[in-house]
Amino acid sequence: MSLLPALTGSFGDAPDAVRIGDDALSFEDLAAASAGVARRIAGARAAAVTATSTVETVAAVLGGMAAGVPVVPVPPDSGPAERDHIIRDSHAEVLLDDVDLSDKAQWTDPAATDRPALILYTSGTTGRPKGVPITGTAIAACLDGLADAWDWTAEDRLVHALPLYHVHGLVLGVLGALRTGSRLHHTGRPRPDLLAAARGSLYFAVPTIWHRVAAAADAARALRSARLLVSGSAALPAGVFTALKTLTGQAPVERYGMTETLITVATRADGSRRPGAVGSPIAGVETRLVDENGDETAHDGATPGALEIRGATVFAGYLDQPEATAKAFTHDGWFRTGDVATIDAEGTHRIVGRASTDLIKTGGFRVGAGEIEDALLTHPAVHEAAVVGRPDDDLGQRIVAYVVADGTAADTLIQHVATTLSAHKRPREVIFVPALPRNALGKVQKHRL
Ligand code: MCA
Ligand code: AMP
Repeated sequence: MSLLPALTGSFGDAPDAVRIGDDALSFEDLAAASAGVARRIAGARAAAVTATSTVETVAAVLGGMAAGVPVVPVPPDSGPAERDHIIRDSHAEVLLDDVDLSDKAQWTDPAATDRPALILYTSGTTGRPKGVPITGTAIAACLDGLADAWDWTAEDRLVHALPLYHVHGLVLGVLGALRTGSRLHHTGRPRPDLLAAARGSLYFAVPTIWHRVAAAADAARALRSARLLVSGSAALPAGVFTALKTLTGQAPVERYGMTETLITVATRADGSRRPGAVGSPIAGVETRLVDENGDETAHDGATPGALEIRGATVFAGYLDQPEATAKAFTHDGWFRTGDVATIDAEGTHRIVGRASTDLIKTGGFRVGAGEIEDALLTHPAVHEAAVVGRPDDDLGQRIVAYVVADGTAADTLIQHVATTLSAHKRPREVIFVPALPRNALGKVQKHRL
């Protein structure tokens, strides 16, 4: 089957079938402009795209998919360290940041294959972000599983404002519309009033955006006409769940996933919606919980275990990183998510924690503590740094850096990280300390900070 049937006219068309900010295109025009990009980059090993929230970015991504060239979305605010790493590590041979939509060609429909369609970069606890190749087959399996879970069809009008360089905004938020045929309206900024005015039937957002919607009561009330409100990328706080239910007249559904596995677990549109519950595996995905010995734990809704995933949506391994890949999978082929979960007798999953405190989720972005510590240490005044995530009502976690330094100010170091890496990786707070607490082996004891 075709990967993106909306682009070949399978679901009809409209002049504003795909709207991003102030720009709108029909499926037909988007396909023709994307084919123009495909012609331009054909034969490249990989193509990097400066992934602003624009129709140009969408055309660049689709152009890569049509040309069979893996697309590497680069966060538009990446500083030099992050940008150079992504471009070099992915072997990108072209950088697309000036797509001309009037350069059109004949669209050829890409099939879902096992070759990488996208290479997304994601943080680990240490080192620099790793490339995650995502195949067309995995994308199709994920989107079909979600369409089934949410009754997601061409009748829907999808509204969101997520960045176009991660799974949530790009795979679900763009490719999902093009696979189901639903109309897409990306509001550019995630402002509650803009989201409400877009009058969608289906909304995707991270908990930070839902928190801001719930705080804007008029905007939230305007979502009463929507069919389904979906939250993901981080845990939705119970207070936000309840506020949304009261204001919008409907409880949101939560789903769970990772860059490496795409979305694997979701609450069904006709399933029961409870705060903290992320639902059950989508079609084609299996989950299990294991204890420290690797033995499966009980599905009693109370016993936590390390969550492992297997199935059609799971990636084959990190780009050029055999050691990291070997560590990420069990000997019998299950992906170790690093998340701790419970599963009840009905199969409902809850994410109850993470195995490592060095992976921080802030505003729905995954950030490795080690990456920020390394960036801080490139500042000449910094001698030592330790980064942690602290609970935050809006961001879920906020990045806090403990630093041993002389002759610098907190704002300087915050700006240093924001410009070497990207803005959402900047510490929100820097605390200067005379020394970091260390154990006898010299390892930093973050729990004592
Ligand atoms: C602020 N800014 C700065 C600085 N301070 N720029 C440079 N230096 C500084 N010191 C800029 C920012 O770039 C931004 O600019 C603006 O000020 C505000 O920044 P900030 O406060 O950080 O964020 P925000 O605008 O309040 O955004 C909150 C947000 C955002 C909208 C929730 O965090 C977001 O979009 N999160 C979504 C993350 C996501 O998509 N995750 C999915 C991962 P400007 O105004 O120009 O932008 S995929 C995933 O997790 C899996 C698969 C899953 O399950 O989905
Ligand atoms: P990323 O690779 O950026 O896609 O981040 C994946 C991580 O986000 C997962 O390992 C979880 O820790 C977290 N996550 C995603 N969705 C949820 C959710 N609904 N509830 C709790 N955590 C989530």
